[in-house]
Amino acid sequence: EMSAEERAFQERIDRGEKIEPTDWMPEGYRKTLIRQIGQHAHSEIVGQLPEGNWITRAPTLERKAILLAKVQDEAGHGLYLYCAAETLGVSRDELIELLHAGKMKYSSIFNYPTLTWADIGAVGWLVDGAAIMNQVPLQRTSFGPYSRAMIRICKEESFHQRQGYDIMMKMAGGNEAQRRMAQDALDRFWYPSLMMFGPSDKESVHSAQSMVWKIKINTNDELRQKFVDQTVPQAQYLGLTVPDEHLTWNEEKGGYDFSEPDWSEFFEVLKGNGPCNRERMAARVKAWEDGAWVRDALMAHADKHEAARTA
Ligand code: FAQ
Repeated sequence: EMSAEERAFQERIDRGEKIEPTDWMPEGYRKTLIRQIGQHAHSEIVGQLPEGNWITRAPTLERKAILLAKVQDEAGHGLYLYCAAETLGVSRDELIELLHAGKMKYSSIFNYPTLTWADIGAVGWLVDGAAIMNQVPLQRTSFGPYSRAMIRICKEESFHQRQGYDIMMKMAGGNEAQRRMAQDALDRFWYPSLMMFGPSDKESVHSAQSMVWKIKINTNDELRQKFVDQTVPQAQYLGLTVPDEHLTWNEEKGGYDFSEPDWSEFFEVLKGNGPCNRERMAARVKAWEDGAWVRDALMAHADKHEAARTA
């Protein structure tokens, strides 16, 4: 049964109003947003690792500068998102502590390794492509700070997707070895990219309530379908083969029929058993610990200035 407050809140959502941090909100709404925005922020930060791996080995100075800028953008996205989560009454330190304790998730995709330069192309093309497909509708999400963060993030994300596709065009149009690397990257990143949208609608525990609250605008399966429909022609243009023998155009639904990813693999990755989970968490924890002196110094500096100001 809804209380009068909850009913009034739902009516605001239904009218398309944005909810702001100081407005009344149900505890479940606040918790769901902290979980989703926090997980999203962690993904941006952990997501720097697979690409950071190639900054020192990018094939040209120009590619290196572009990749460096992209990875730096991801750090910025993480920071906007932590700020949006902080407006809900949780601190960035708390969120990071929960991540490091294994009590908060980040996107499954970042537990896969980037083995070749073509993988950097595939990450930009497919992973950023999937991210945009998910984030464009989130620009209309009901929580104001999240929605505004998404608007800015999406602008940068489209540049990321294009730089990835540009790498793929070079590789796919290159010599035989390069073409094989491009195909191999597509083969390895296809299903993990489909998993980014989350479990199938019947397994998605949060979707129904999140859609009533307009935290989510589409279901996981809707966005996965849109992603496949958008990406298959892009693969064809590259002359590459999507690794799915059941992929067929379905005239009636106006979209492709495709094979589901291996969901048992997805749930294993979520449990911490993906190819790189341990390595990713170890890298984050080490970076956090190595940076402790910087945080301490900044706090000491701020305290000193505060003392001087109030003296
Ligand atoms: N990985 O009930 P649902 C990027 C969890 S893009 C890990 O369907 P929900 C850009 C889910 O948390 C990537 N866990 O959940 C970039 C829940 O577990 P919980 C980040 C997943 O929330 C590119 C359980 O499964 N984007 O970083 C995943 O309604 C390149 C049940 O699932 C976002 O986070 C997964 N893939 O829907 C950066 C977008 N899927 O929490 C660097 C915002 C599901 O109860 C380089 N998030 N789970 O323990 C969302 O739209 C939603 O949270 C979904 C999941 C759609 C991801």
